[in-house]
Amino acid sequence: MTYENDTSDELIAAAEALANDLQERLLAKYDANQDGVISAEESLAVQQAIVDAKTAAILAKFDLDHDGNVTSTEISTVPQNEDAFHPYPGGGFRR
Ligand SMILES: [Ca+2]
Ligand SMILES: [Ca+2]
Repeated sequence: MTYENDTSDELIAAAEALANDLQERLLAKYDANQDGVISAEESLAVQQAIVDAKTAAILAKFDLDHDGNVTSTEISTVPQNEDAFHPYPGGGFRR
């Protein structure tokens, strides 16, 4: 498969637009002091949001009695698949 230069440029432009959009959304949500940079401290909130989303997805699937804990019994009761550990196809997270 070959790509004309124009098509390649368009793909790169589209990828950059996506990256810029993602960066703007991350900054809008996690740049708490609005200095245009997500600091190490602010990035902890990003990581916490990812962990929270994955934890919520796991609890939603496996915590059958909704007590906030997942027991081996609950795990063995729920049909196994990988979805709970990858709440968003392709990785990443959404707000
Ligand atoms: Ca900041
Ligand atoms: Ca439980």
